[in-house]
Amino acid sequence: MFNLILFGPPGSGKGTQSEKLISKYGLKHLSTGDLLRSEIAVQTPLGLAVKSLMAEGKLVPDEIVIEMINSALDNNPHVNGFLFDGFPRTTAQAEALDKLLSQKGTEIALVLALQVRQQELVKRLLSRGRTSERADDVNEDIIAARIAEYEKKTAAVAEHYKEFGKVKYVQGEGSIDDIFNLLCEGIDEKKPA
Ligand code: B4P
Repeated sequence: MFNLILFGPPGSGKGTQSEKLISKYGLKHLSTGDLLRSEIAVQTPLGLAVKSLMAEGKLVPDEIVIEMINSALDNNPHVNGFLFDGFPRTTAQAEALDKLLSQKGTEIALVLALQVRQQELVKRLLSRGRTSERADDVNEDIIAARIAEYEKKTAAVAEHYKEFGKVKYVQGEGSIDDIFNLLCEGIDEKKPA
């Protein structure tokens, strides 16, 4: 199995690039943001519990996302590997993920970390907010709150994987295709043929 984390601040292109990467490498895409938004869309108790937190730009509690990932891993036993998008977002989530994967006899092979300047993140998210239904993209205060959560709680996840020599930084500004090619180069260096 080849397991990859696509890492970066909100608006860095994780969702955008994940779509292209799963199609090229045949990985199973696990986006905690998408999983949470589906729970909200069908108004499950979990969805109702996390809706306001997400709308305010705050992270949802670790236990909730770890349990969602645990179920997703169990429900997909025969895949080539997973692409984790937007997860892990705290050191506790990273440690839980490492443990879950090790119980299945596998591990994270690579963390691709997209680097984008804050002013570009804000511009992209406000632009998506003009056309999407996402409550967390509509105003600059909420976007600032998401970026602050990233700096406070999520940036440390890269440090966690750096200790194991698994992080590769990738320039996340430029055309979507050029960034995709850089990500593919990073994967091809690590992935067994
Ligand atoms: P996510 O769904 O993960 O959303 P995101 O960080 O905003 O990034 P996303 O992947 O959607 O955007 P992308 O960069 O592709 O999380 C949303 C919320 O869910 C979190 O705030 C939190 O509340 C909760 N959550 C999710 N996972 C959690 C976890 N593990 N723990 C706790 N809480 C969790 O794209 C953004 C825009 O940029 C798009 O419009 C795109 O078209 C554009 N874009 C992309 N690449 C571009 C490029 N190269 N040039 C120009 N524009 C580009």
